[in-house]
Amino acid sequence: MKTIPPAYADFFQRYDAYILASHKEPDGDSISSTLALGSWLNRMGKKTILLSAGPFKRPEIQEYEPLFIPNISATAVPENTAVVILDCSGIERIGDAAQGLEIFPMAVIDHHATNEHSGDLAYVDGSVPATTVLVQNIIETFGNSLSRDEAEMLLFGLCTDTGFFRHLDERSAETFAFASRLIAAGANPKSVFAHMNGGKSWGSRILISRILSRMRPYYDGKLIVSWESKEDTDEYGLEGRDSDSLYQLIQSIRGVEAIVIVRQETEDRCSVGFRSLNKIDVSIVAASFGGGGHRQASGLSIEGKIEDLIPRFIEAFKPQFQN
Ligand SMILES: [Mn+2]
Repeated sequence: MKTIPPAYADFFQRYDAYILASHKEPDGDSISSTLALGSWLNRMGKKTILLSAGPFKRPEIQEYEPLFIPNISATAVPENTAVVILDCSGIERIGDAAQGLEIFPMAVIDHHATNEHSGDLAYVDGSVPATTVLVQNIIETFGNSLSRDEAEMLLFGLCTDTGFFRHLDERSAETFAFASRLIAAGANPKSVFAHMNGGKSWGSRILISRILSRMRPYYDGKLIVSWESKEDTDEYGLEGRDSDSLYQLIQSIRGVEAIVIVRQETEDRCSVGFRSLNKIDVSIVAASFGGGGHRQASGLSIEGKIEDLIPRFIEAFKPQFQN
């Protein structure tokens, strides 16, 4: 794991207030990294302003929405303020929350391998599974001990991005050491699991069954492709989506190495999720269409219709399945 940039020691002391923001369409990692970092800064006597463009469509993060404002236009920002962008490449990924932020000194904390942000205040490490690990490292290095609430938030984010540790392999001892310290600080894995996995709607289960029924295998069943229509989304809503459960079910099929789910978001635009179990690097495929992410989980927003896009994605996997 990379060391914290030396400039951070000064950065977290020098300002009176910090604006914390993460990517639009927040998830457990982006929200919990932001909340834990904010809580630590508050303990250090700093003011914080938490921004998120939303939408808070995942059920497990909905309760945190009231803690965030959409942008700084309606709030008084103190004189001596800096910005921290978490869990994404920079200001361009935070949607409408970016408005007015370009004038502030800015640090970036992220674990996406495709993040090319550089400079004194870029703490970017693609080798850790969640941004929470980097935030934990900052708090433990510069701060006091973790509060119980911070520890539980950080565990929640770590578990979100690792699928409750399912996506980790034998190189993960350091991650488990970080997790161990969270438990020692009072985080409860059982309640984090219930928080992450309970509370699903009836419709979300029906929608999963519909997407499963449309699966098609390619490359001898190593690649599975399915889709969600705009009508599905109209019927069940964005909050009906539960990608994690969907991928988990598809990954359990014998022989599967990669998964593509295409969703028609508007008449002429799709979002695409790519997952890999092991050898296949889906970030290469996503990047070839302008997307980004990790080797095992990547995403993309692209113009087009489901039926035209699917053959192009299948083709893009060819070099990896022929090796
Ligand atoms: Mn993340």
